[in-house]
Amino acid sequence: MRSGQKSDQITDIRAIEILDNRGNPTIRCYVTIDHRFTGTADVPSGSSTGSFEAKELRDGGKRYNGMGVKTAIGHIDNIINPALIGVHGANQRNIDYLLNKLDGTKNKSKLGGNAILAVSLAVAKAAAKWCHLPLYRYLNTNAHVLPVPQACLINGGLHAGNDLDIQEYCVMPVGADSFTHAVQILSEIFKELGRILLKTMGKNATNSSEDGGFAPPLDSSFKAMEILQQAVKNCGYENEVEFGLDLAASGLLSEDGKTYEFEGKRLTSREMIDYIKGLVRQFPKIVSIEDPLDEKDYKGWIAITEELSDKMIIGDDIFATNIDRIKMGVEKKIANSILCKVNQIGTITEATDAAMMAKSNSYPVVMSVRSGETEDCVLSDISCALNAGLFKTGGIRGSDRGTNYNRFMEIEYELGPLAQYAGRHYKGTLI
Ligand code: 2PG
Ligand code: MG
Repeated sequence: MRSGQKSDQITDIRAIEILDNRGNPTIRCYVTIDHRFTGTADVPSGSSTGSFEAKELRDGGKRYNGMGVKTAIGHIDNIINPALIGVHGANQRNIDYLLNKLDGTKNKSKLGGNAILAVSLAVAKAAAKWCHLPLYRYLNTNAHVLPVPQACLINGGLHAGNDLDIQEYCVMPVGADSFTHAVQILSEIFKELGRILLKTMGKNATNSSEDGGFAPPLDSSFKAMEILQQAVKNCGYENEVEFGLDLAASGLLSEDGKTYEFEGKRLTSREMIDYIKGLVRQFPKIVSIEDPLDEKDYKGWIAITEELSDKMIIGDDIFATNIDRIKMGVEKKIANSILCKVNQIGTITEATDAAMMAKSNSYPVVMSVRSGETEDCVLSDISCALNAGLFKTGGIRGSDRGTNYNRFMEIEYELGPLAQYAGRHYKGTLI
């Protein structure tokens, strides 16, 4: 305990039901330390969720179409609250250990991954306040890296009401001087993209996706990449920008569990790999490919990791921010980078351990939001605490996306000369 300060004991835990950007209920949790220092945190939620993720507890029934989170909140009030009141809050590993012990299941299905994460995040925020530190600094005294934003400017798949099968087409301003400059570049490209879509396809093409990217009425990934590349060129940023894709391919698997339904065809795993290779041949600035294949298609993953070894092959659903799954991936040579989503695993400590396991095996870490977010910017602080080189987020619109961009700019300002924008070194696992 710091001298002159009172105890860091948790004195109150409460939670309420709020709405995320999709209008679905989620949990907002308030944790108070020493009666005065309150941390507030909201829980994100995915739509293209993998089967290895922590269980998100939903009420079912008629209310909110079954999406309510009152049961999970009941677990916070009746199980977590009595167990954590009086416990020291400024020991995140112990808090997360106790939360896991209270739950007792492998995938947090008893209390709900959403209930557990709500408390894990809110305790960290309260403890940071108790220490009079910003959250990123409380979590890591060496936090200094501002990530390259991997911004989804065009969407398809489950995130958009169009016929594009690839879920995310992202722009990465690796040549920016700073995070703040990267945001400016992204904003200019985003506006230019909107103008191109309006001019070539009419105003319906400028509709928004769940991630704040555009959801144009296209059905070819080659066409989507062409338009995105054009927008970058028109803005004069060809040398500053690289591209990333998220195929979210578990969602493309057909009912037979073996083939993929892709752009009007039924493709084998091999054909999917060849298609992706053709796409990156045509657009060599695509440097990162997330979830190119289903989360259980290990053979395909091993092949694509080897055949496209000069690209980042990012494991999202297949790893689910789970340290054991990452170990398995390293052993089998599946993927060469990880996506890190705290709600996939359910506590800050486990997400940190997963990221460290990845980094120590030279797998770069891409921190990521979910498609369902609120105005909470906690993920920016966690990203800086992990010194992650990349941060995947959505388009440049909506406060649910803007909040993380804004928080990173604020952190960059706070860090001043200590801030290091990952830039072209985004893969560096030692930064
Ligand atoms: C993904 C994420 C975030 P969702 O697949 O990487 O973009 O989507 O949150 O819907 O799982
Ligand atoms: Mg993904």
